[in-house]
Formats: sequence, structure tokens, C-alpha cells
Amino acid sequence: MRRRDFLTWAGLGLAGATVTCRRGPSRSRNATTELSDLGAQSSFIPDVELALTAAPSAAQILAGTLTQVWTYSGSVVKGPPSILQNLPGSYLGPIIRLQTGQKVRIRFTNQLPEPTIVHWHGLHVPERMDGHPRFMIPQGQRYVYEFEVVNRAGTYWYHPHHHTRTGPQVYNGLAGLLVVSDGTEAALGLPSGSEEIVCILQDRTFDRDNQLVYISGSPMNSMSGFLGDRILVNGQTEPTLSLATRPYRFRLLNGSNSRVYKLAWSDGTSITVIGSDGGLLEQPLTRPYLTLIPGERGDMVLDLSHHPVGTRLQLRSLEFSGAPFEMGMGGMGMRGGGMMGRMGQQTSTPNGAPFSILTIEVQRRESSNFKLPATLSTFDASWQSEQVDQSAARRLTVQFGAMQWLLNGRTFEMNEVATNETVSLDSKEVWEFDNSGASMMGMRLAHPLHLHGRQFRILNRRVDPALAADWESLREGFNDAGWKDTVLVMPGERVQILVHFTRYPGLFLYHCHNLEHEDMGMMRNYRVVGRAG
Ligand SMILES: [Cu+2]
Repeated sequence: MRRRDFLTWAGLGLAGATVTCRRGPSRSRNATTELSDLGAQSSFIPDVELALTAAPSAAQILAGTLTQVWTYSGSVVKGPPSILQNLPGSYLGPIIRLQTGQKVRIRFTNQLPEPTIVHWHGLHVPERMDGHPRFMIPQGQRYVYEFEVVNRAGTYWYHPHHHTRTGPQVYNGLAGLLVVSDGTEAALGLPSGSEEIVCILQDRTFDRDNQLVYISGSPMNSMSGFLGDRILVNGQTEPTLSLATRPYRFRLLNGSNSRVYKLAWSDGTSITVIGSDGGLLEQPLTRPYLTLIPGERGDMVLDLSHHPVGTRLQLRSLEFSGAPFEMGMGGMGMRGGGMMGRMGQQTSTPNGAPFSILTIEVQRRESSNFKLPATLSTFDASWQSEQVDQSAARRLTVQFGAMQWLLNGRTFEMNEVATNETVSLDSKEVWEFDNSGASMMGMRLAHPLHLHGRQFRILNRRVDPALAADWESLREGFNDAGWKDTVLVMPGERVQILVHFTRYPGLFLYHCHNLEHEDMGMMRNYRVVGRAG
């Protein structure tokens, strides 16, 4: 590990004990079947090449017994070692650091006891490289990913996309950050190295032997999604960061299965948001709090220049209305659990409960000349809402029916595409996610919807006034201004997004990123028809 990386993690390292991360027995490369070298194109000459493996492992998360987890581990085959950055003491996969324009090959090996496939969340890649579950690879076999990084600088991530098992695979530890850099962003001189802090937020429940507990029993237990009792940052509980009197950049990922965070600083300092799913905003925005939904990223700056040495502050999740997230509460119109109670595992920390995430101690004086630029990036004017015919929106319903969560009135079928899920290559479209219709038994929840393969812009949100109170308790933190791949659609809400289906034809997914909803089939294909140029 380079010293710079260690410094970044010094604070977190103090909170967790010494790190033990035992890897499972690794099989030699020759022993694996090259099942999916189908993906490899002989003409593809990579700038960087990585080997990535998913395998059972054990990690020191709590004091005492190690926790059995599943982890991604990687090595650099071609390119500088700095492409991969391990998170010390974490079950999470290495941070993959790429540059816009790089050609990347990733040889992925599945050493899990079940099939899996990797999705590069937020990246614009060809259909075969996107981790669609129709490409799931069996135990012991390999898949070769080859793609060019065409995304702008931003915080993306990678995780499994097994149909019906994404929730438990991510929960067991399979997730990692993928950071893309480019020259435009680098020219801004944003805080980097030890001044760039990565926070992957997840919640977990442990049994008395320190082992992970997931949802079991009736499918009804998954209706609201999984919520854990403990909040983990980069795989560690209650971390403390020792920082200096200078500005820091925080790259945040909500890697939780179904938890929503309402992030705020405990001393009342506003949140300075500089980026979202698809990289930097046009200008920094000041918010009282930042709403972060499953799968979503937030990028913010915290300037500690005027905080005296000795200051302690927390990153917290504030209280908000949990009703839109709990079947049996808002969904049934019965606050406080009602007669049905929570349809899911019992948790001490429901969605909307306040809690502390991490503590910052300002430990030393340092000066910095960094001034946050007033302009961070420029956006093409043709993406502004006044340039778009919103009445021509493609309407896709979000609802509950036949005891399952439905998208576009349907459940997931591996290769199925409905007529209204077919779009033309290079077309620019408005999609409307409509969560305002009547649902069976009045069941309506908030859903974090994710579109594969493309970044989009959010044009507008319209909410049923009768349901506006719950919406208001999160609205000021919606990070809607920049490029997005994940958007929260609240009960009674219709959200319009603008998407440009460029470059890659083929079959891609859109789905709910509440991973339990996704596993239950709240996922659909869309097909981009046309010939790549
Ligand atoms: Cu959902």
C-alpha cells in the first residue's frame, strides 16, 4: 500500500482493530474454464488489464470471531499498480481507478459456490459487458470484460447482477467502487490523495457469533427490503477519521440493499454537493442535507479550515418519514406498523430512524490554498428541459400487483422486451416513471429506479398533494441536478427523465435498486434497436 493511501485510511484504521482478511483457497488460473472468452475480441488491445475474483473469505468486522463474507479481490496484469486500491480492513472490493478513454480488460473469475456476473454500475458499455443476468457464469468459470471508458470523471461502482440473488450476493460483501478521472476534472485541483475520502455506506445485522444475518422465510419478509441494525462505512462499524484544518472531498456510495440515508453534518454545517451519479455538477450546491438512495452516489466537499483543532463532528442520517419505505405502514395507510406490522425482518433501525455514521476529529492544523471553483463543469444546453417535448414521454408504471412489485405492469423475464420497451439507437427520449396509479390494496412504496448503460437527466417531479408530506421530508436533499443513473420515485410521484440512447445497441436493464425488489422481479429489459456506427 502506498503511504498516501494509508493516510487516507488512517482514521478508519484506528476504529477497526488490526485487519485480517483471509482469502479462500485460490484455484490456479489454468484450472478455470474459459467459458466466456466469447466476450474477448481479438482486435481489442487494452491499455489496462485486471484480474478480478469473487470468492468466500473472512473479515474482522467486529471484535472476536471473524465474519464469513464474499469478497472481490484483484490484481493488475497490465498498467500501473495504482489502478487498484485495496480498502484496508474491509470486505469490500478494491477501488478500481480508471481514466476516460482507457481501454480496459477485466478477466473475472467466479470462485463463489453459485453463479454470478459483474455489473459496472453507471458505465456506458456494450450489452455483453454490462453484466446482464443472461450472461451469468457458473462456479469456477471466467468472463472476460473488454470496454473503453467513455464516461466522464465520476464515482461509479461494481456489484453482482445475478437474477434472484443480487441482494444476498451484495449483502455478503460483493461490491466495490470504480472511480473514473479525466483531464477536465483534474484541472480543477479538487482535494485528492489523503484529502479524498471514500465512504461506502451499508447496513448489516450480525448474530451472536458475528455472522451476517439476511432475510429468510416467507417472501413477504422481502416486501420492504432488507434493513440491518448496524451501519458500516467501508465495511467498518463506527469509524473515526482524524483530519486536518483543510478541505476534503467525500465520495459517497449508498451500497445498502434498501436503506435510504438523509446525510447531514452534526454541527449544522451545510452540505456542499459537487457531484452525483455521473460526475461533477455545473456548480456546487449548498443543501441542508443530502438524500442518498440505494445505488446512488454523492460527491461533496467539507471545508474544515475554520474548525478549531479538537472539533468533533459526525456525519449523521437525520430522521425522516419511514412510511414510504415500509409495507404495512405508508403502503397500507397505517402509520406505526398498523395491523400488519412490518413486512420484513425486524430491525432496530428502520428507514427514517436517525443515527450516526462516522465521526470526524479535527486533529491538526494544516493550511490549504484550495478554493472551490464556482463552475465545476459544463452541460450541453440541448439537455435542458425547455428543449424537450415532455408530452411525448414514454410512461412506465411502478406498482404492486399480483403480490409482487411490477415495472411497466410486468415482472422480469430474462429475454422479454415489451413493445413500449424498444427504443431506437441515437434517439433522445423522455421516460416517465409513474408511481401515482392505483395499486392493489393501496400498496405503494418508494422505489430507487436504475437505468443500465446510460446516464440521464432528471427533468421534473410531480407528486400527489395528498402524499406530499412524506415527500417533503426528503425533497431538499434530492441530488437531481447532474448526470444520473438512479432516481428515487416516491409514492404518488411521477418523475420524468431525459435519456439519449447513444453508441451501443442491444438488450439492457432498468430496475428497482432496492435489491430485494429487484430479486423479486422488479426489473425489465429495454432494447436499443439500430446499427452501431
Ligand atoms: Cu422497489
